[in-house]
Amino acid sequence: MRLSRIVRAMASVWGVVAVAALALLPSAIAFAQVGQPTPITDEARSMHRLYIVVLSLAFAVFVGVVSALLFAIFRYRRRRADDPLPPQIHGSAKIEAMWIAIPVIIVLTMFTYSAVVLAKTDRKAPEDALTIRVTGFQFQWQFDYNLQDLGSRKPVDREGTVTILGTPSNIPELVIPVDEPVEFVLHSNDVIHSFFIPNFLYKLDVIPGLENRFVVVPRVTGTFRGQCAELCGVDHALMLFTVRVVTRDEFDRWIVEQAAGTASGSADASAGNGQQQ
Ligand SMILES: [Cu+2]
Repeated sequence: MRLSRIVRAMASVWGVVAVAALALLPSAIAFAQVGQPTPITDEARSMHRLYIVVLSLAFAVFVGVVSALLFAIFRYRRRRADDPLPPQIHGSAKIEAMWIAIPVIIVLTMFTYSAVVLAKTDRKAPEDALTIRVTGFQFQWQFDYNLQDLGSRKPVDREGTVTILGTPSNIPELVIPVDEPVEFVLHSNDVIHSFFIPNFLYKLDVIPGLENRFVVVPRVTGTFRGQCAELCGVDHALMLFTVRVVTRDEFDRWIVEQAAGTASGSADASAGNGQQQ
C-alpha cells in the first residue's frame, strides 16, 4: 500500500535525523545558553533544568517537523512523467493516533515538570529563613534587615533594623549568606517596580499596597548585579544594586559591623557596600 510505504520511508528518514539531532543536541543547548546568566540558587537551577528540558523537546519537534517537510518536498516533488493528479490518500488511524499521542505526551511532560518547579519556586519560606524587607522607590532601593530575624544564627542580640539605603549615584549592596533560605519581602512607596537579580533567573513585581515575597537558597558565593526591571519613571535605569553572597561567618561579621554603634538599635548604612556608616 502506498501510504504504508510513505510511513516506512518517513520512519527511516526520521531514524537518521534522530541520530543526527541527538548528536547535535549538546551543541544546540550550549548555543542556546550563550549570554545567559549562570543560575546561583537552588530555585534558579531547577528553573534552568526545566528550560533545558523544554528547549530539548522544542528542538526535537523542530527537527522532526522540518525533516518531514524537507522529505516531502524533495521525495514527492512533481516529476515530468507524473500524472497531473497524484494518488489520493484518505485517513490513517495509525498516523492520526500518533499525531494526537505525541503532542499529548509532550504537553503533559511540560505541564507536570513545570508544576513541580513552580511549587518549588513559589513555596512559603521556612521559619528559620533570613528575611529582608526590600523597598523600591523612585529611584533606588532600600534593604532592611531585622536583627531579630537573621536566619539560622543570631549574631546580634538586640532589637532593631539595619538599613541599607541606595541613592542613584551610590548603588546599594545586598549581602546574603550562602546555603540557607533567604526571603525577600517586597514593598513600594510610589509606583510599580520589579526586583530582578538575573542570576536568580527570577524577578518579582514590587507593588504599592501589596506585599510580594519569595524565597531562595543561594549556592554560589560572589558578587552579582541586580536592577529594577519595570519601567518606573525617568531614572528607572539608575535603580541598580549589587548582591554579595558570602559565607555565614562573613555575613555575621558584616551584620555585626552594620549594627555596631547604634545605641538606638537602628543602623543606617547609606549605600552599604559593606561599610559601616
Ligand atoms: Cu524601575
